[in-house]
Amino acid sequence: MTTVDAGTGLVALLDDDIALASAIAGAELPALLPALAHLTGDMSLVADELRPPLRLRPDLVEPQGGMSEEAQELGRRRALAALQAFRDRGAVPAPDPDDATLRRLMRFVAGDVADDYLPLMSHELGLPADAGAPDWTAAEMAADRTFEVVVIGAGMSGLATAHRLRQAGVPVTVLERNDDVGGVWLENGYPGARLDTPNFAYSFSFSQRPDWLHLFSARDDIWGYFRDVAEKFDLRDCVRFGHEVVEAVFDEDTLLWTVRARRADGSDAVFEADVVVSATGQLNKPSYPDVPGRDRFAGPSWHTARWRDDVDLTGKRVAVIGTGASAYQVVPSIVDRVGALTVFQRTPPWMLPTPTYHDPTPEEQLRLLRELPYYHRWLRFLQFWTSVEGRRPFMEVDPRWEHPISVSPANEALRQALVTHLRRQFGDRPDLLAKVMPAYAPGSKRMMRDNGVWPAALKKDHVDLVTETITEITPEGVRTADGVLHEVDVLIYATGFRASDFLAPITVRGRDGVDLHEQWAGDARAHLGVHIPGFPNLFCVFGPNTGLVINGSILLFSEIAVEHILGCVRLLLESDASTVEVRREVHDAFNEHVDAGNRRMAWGVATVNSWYRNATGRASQVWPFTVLDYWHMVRKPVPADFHID
Ligand code: N01
Repeated sequence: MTTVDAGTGLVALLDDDIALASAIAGAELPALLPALAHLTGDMSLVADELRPPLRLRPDLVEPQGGMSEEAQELGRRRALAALQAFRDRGAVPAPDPDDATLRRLMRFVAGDVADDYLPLMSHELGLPADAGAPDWTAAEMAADRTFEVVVIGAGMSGLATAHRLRQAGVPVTVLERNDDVGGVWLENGYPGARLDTPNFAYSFSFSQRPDWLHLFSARDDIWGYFRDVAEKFDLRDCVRFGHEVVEAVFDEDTLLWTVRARRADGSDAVFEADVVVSATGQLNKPSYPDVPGRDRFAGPSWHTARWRDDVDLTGKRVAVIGTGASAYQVVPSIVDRVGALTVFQRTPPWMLPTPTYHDPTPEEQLRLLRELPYYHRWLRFLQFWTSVEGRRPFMEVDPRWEHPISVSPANEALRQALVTHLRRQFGDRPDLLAKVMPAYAPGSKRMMRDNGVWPAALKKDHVDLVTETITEITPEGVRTADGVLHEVDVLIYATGFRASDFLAPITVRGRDGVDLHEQWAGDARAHLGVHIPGFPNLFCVFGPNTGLVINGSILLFSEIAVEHILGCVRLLLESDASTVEVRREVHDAFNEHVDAGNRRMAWGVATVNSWYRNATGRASQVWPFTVLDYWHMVRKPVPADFHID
């Protein structure tokens, strides 16, 4: 039988016909209907005539998955009747759905997808069980063996790694330079910081939260989620906070890694480990513009990821350099506080219309999400599914398509839609419209969520959008190529991150004392984003070429990489081997494959600046294939790809 607790909250909701009808009226039917079928066993709720078409559009899916008005009406009537009947039967949940029923429910949302997708889909649904959990323990594999793992970083990837290792009973120590968990969500405390992917899908499959307060959560809420995950799974006691890893060295005699961490007081702590997992993230090493005079600015200046709350911006003349995702959130949040704001733009981003970007989850929806079993899971599943391959098809290069800006007919259609949006937003300001219109294919760099606050901020009288190249920072402000000195009191760098500097500034030495950064020479590569030849038992989560920029969820990618790493640990334990190391030819072939894949995507052929590519021009951060490809290629290690000794 199901373990659903038809508790008092649900009973109270079912007894309140008005609240129930109002909750159903505002519910997302493509999620509510399978949730109710799941709860009540009434499969008429997922009949064909109610199936949402979920047509993909440039701005993603239509409201209610594109269901017609009639289908929505019918769906709401059936939902209400099913809930009332459920109540009248004593609110006894249906037995757990069997595999065939679960597939039918998933296909109600996902349509006639290939069977291949189904395991990935159940993994994300988290039902009937936590599919990513290891089905083995270290004690079963090698009871007498001591085996230690050191994880670098307690951000979302580090937490997922620690949780899965703990589930397998593998001793783990997480070394974290900050004083708390959360990684980028801890560090990016700038005003306005929030998600730009829908939140239900931006959560772990193994720790689903029913009541996100916003569709796109604000930073405190998402950071709070990761702190809750750490509490819920008792992970804090394996984290050493205030330990910044400075060096990791592989010893070929002991076949162990020695990891050196620096504490805040300058002293070092040394750890020995069989395996080191780098969960150091990509977008967390601030990048500052390479312009002369940065250290000469007389006033306070800082990077968005190092926000200073001690400086009151009220009435100040403030400069923001950059117009990426961070600037898009900071500028509208501070604009009404400052005396004057100068925004320096080098490359305008495309803006994706997202009118609900800041909207809170309505109260009656929160009640439904909290009280109605399975609804939040199916809403998460809906968000996952609509973004799983998401806008990716719009970014694929069509080699027959000849156009100075777009890369395919679909990409051109997207561009036209985005141009129309920009014209709508800036039509009353032709001077600004000319400045903010991108001249590169959508998808070549990150797109911004727009609900109107960015255009509104730029149009304010005390705001100036400067597109001249910055030539110098002076004590008084910022000088541009036209010779103008823009005098300001405060300078904010919204200039992004050194995304391609994986594992920097940690010194990492593998076999024969080879230095990882010398081997990479600024062009980081790894097999599946995880393994580097010559560096046995060093595994990366969210490593090279695993960044998702247009589809999917980076949390899912982290989970998959972690499951792969658990698979490698199992290989070591069950075969009583000491090291697993990728074969060089496997690594090289994978990288050729990935490079070829990236050359078929808008960002791979683009010449515009973006953090997707490294100094050599190679897209070393980005995954070019589908989420399903990643699932198939990464989730389970293929022993033949490795030297296991
Ligand atoms: O950084 P960016 P970000 N002179 O690299 C400009 C994630 N994120 O911190 O475009 C003038 O995108 C640079 O110009 P250009 C998300 O994945 C997520 O904003 O390179 N300008 C650009 O405008 C995002 O993509 C959220 O020509 C200079 C800006 O600085 C990623 O982090 C929120 C310059 C840097 O933009 C990075 O975003 C925030 C110079 N010398 C971030 N040098 C969410 O919502 C650089 N620039 C989840």
